[in-house]
Order: sequence, then C-alpha cells, then structure tokens
Amino acid sequence: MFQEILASYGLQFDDYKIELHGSGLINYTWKISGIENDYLLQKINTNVFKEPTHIDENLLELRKFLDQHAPDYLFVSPLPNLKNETMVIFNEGYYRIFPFIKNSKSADYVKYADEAYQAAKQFGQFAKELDAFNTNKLKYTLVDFHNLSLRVKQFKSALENANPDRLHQAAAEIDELTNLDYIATKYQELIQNGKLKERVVHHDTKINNVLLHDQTGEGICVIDLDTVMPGYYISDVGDMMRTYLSEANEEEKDFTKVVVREEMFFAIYRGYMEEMGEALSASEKEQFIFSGKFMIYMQALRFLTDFLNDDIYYHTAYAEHNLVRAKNQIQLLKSYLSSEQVFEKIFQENSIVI
Ligand code: ADP
Ligand code: GN1
Ligand code: MG
Repeated sequence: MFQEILASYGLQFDDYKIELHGSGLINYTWKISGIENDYLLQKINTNVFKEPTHIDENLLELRKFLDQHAPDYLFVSPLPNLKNETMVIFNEGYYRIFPFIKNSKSADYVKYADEAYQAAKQFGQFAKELDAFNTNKLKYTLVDFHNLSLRVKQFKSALENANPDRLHQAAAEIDELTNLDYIATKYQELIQNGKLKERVVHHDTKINNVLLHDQTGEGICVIDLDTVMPGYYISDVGDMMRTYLSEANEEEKDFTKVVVREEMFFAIYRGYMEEMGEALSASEKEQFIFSGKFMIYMQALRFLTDFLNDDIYYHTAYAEHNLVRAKNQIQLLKSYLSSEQVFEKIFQENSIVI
C-alpha cells in the first residue's frame, strides 16, 4: 500500500522510513522520513468522516482564500500528487500527505503556562485570519458535530439501547451528567437567541493539534483541520480549556490529578484574545467562561455515550477506557465549576486591557 501511495506523489518507497506517529483518537498517521524531506501520511477514518472529499474541498477553499489574503500564514494543507490531487483513494481508503513541519513538537498535555498561551494564540490567529471568509463556502465534514442538544439526544438513545452490564457500571456517571443538563439548555438558548456568530471554527483545539517549536516552544501552526467548518467560537476556546487547564489529560486514571490550574485560564484568555479580542462581539465575549463548561460537558457525554454503545467511535486500548475517560472529564468539569468565580475575576480584570 505505502509503495503505491508514495509513488503517486513521485516518492520512492525505498528512500523513506515509515513509522506510525502521534496519539490522535481518530485517523491513522505515519511519519515518512527521508534524507532531505519528511512527510506525514494520513488515512482518514471513514467510519467517522463519511464524506472525506468534503474535507479536501474545504481545505482547498481555505487555502485559496489564505493565499490571497494572508500569504505568509502557515496553513498546513495536503500536498498535491503527480495528478494534482490532494487526496488519493487506495483500496477504498482515503489518504493524504502533508509536509512534516521541521523542528516542531506536539504535546499531549500542558506543563507550562507559556505552552497554553502559545497554543491559544495560534488558534486565535487561525480564527482571525479567516474572520472575513464566507462560511457558506464550507461543507459540514461532520454534521452537528458540536451540537450539544444532539449529543444529549445520542446519550439518551444510548441509555435505551445499552447492555445492562455497561449501564450498571456507568450508573453514577449517567446520573451526574443527567443532573448537569442545564449546560445543554443554556447552549440551546444561546443558539436560539443568536448570541453567537457563525464563524470558521477549528473544532478540535486540543493541545496535540498545535505545533510548537521544539527548542523555543514558540507556536508554529495549527494542524488536524478535518473538522474545520462553520461553528461557534466557544467550541475552540472551550476545547482549549478542556485540554490545557489540567496537567493530567483525558487519559489519566488517577482522577485526583485532574485539577484546573487557574493560571492556565489566564494564559488561554491572553493568547486567544490578543488575536480575536477585536473580532468578537460583546455577546460572544460574555460566553468565554461558559465555553469551558460547554466543551467539557460535551466531551464527557461523548465518551460515556461511546462506552454505552460498546466503543464504536473512539480508539480504545482496554474495556473500560471510554468510561474512565468520561469519569475523568466529569472530575475536570467539577474542578472547572469550582474555579468559576476566580475565572470571572480574571476575566473582569483583563477585559478592559485586552
Ligand atoms: P488525528 O486526527 O488522528 O488527531 P492529527 O492530524 O492530529 O491526527 O495528527 C496526529 C499527530 O501527528 C499530531 O498530534 C502531531 O503530533 C502530528 N502531526 C500532524 N500533522 C503534522 C505535521 N504537518 N507536521 C508534524 N507533525 C504533525
Ligand atoms: C478526537 O482526532 P483527535 O484525536 O484530534 C475527536 C474530538 C475529541 C477528541 C478527544 C473527529 O480528536 O472531537 O474532542 O478526540 N475528533 C473527532 O480527545 O471526533
Ligand atoms: Mg489530532
């Protein structure tokens, strides 16, 4: 397989070393290392992305816009092959090749506030550069991806269909998430009342979807653009809160380590607002703190739903993996809720400055 795919890009299989790469939960990714250049080969998970060509079309549209309006912006889109295709089909699989960004690293958790700041600035810049892009030109690569009302519906239908063993194992978490459904009600109200503008949204701003310089730690670019589509900025800010506030990430089994660090909130706020502060409306800014609740709650629901559905969506390594992830996210949500007043203070103190 690798031989044929590489050949379609004019690359000689024997000149490269191929290794599985990264820790994404959805796609399959390999690093292709050569003497002069390295690449990243990726197979799209078509169980998740039912129409992979939508991803390709979106990236081409965005590339066109950025080439015209922000030619110096580093937008890591797939390379064209010898037939000028940016996505190739082999044995019914969809593949693409990206340039491997030199001297970059991605982290699976945030240790220092500067990493959170750098990452937030990158996602803020991404949103800013695309602020004037007409979202009608984008396809939905995953319909209703961050529609929390739909995620609640999927959770309820999983409750009806789950096997009794798993229902029993997850009883406490089912109760906790059901009791927190005011978060979903608030989301629905915000959307119905037009409080949030439809924008180009990344929709997966977790820390390993941004590349930082491997020596200086400076932000280089955002990656993992499959979920770029129309949406609301609370998705992007919220997923940063979800993945940068606690040092222990969603894989941590010792939940006492899942603790919100309030200085990381400030780092996210500063990094994102330095770029997007002027573009966001007052009613959008008001939801900055809600964004974390929204995304952490949704991720807890999604992991628990997948556990109840017998693990059909996320890659898992052991039987209770999705349940552990859901418990972890519930702990994170509790820690977030108990820090809300401090967040409010940081937000108020800085909203005039930035
Ligand atoms: P997934 O959708 O499975 O999360 P990603 O596109 O995020 O896949 O890629 C997985 C990992 O590969 C990233 O977390 C990052 O470490 C690395 N990676 C992806 N694209 C590049 C790139 N262009 N250059 C260097 N590393 C990359
Ligand atoms: C998935 O592809 P990856 O691993 O960056 C998921 C996100 C979740 C995340 C949880 C298309 O992201 O929505 O937040 O796992 N992507 C998709 O780690 O479902
Ligand atoms: Mg990723």
